[in-house]
Amino acid sequence: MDVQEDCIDVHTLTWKTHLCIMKKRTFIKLAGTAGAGLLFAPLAGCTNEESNDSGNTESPARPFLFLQEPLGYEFDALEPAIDAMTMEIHYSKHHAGYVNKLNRAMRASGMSTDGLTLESLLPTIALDQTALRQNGGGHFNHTLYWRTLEPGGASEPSGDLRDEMVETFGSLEEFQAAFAQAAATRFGSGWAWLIRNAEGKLEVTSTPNQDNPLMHKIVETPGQPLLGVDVWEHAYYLNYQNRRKDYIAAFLQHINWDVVAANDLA
Ligand code: MN3
Repeated sequence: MDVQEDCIDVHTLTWKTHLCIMKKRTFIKLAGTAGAGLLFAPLAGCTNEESNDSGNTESPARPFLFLQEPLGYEFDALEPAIDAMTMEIHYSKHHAGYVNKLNRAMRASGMSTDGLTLESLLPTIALDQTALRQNGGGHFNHTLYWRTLEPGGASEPSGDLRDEMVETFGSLEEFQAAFAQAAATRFGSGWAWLIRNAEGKLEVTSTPNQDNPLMHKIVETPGQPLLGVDVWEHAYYLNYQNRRKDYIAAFLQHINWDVVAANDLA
């Protein structure tokens, strides 16, 4: 199989295509090419394969499972803002763990996965659906985080998004201050967000744990997430220890605003 023919650039994808459905063998092959700057998932025409995140070869696999897309850059690409070991553990252990547990939760739920995407799943999750809530959120949140980080530094928002940010927050600097404040003051573990809220306005919010603004039945301020920063200690503690504010400032210097703008259209 020619991997190149089945790949498209990750940054061209919308959340509609976020549920990565592909053969497990293909995924492993793709994951191995992540450092070369490729790619992502062939979404149509995939058939069942031997996917089994539990490693138990005896349990039958569902035809479709959520998969973790390749990172798209090297673990050390964000040095010194985010160190390579943090990136590797965060992507390979923490995020991968959410994906595996989400797949287990999906199997346990008996829900149909036919046509399901994370975007369509998250708004349906109720307060008491703990496994789906934690791991569906964990998968979505981290995928957004990897996609919007920009090795080599920040590009500024441009066009309509820039104009609207200035109109909403007063200036780009005031947006950064509001976002950093939300991230710094999120008690314990969680995320700070730039969202488009239910009224269609830009807004800075934060959520605890792995909750996501698409979880309409759960979060205080639902909306479409455009940008999110992970303020769990696992995202920064090796390099920054208790200096969460320094990590947030570094994060804000490594944003791909074209991806943020594309998230707005998803
Ligand atoms: Mn994390």
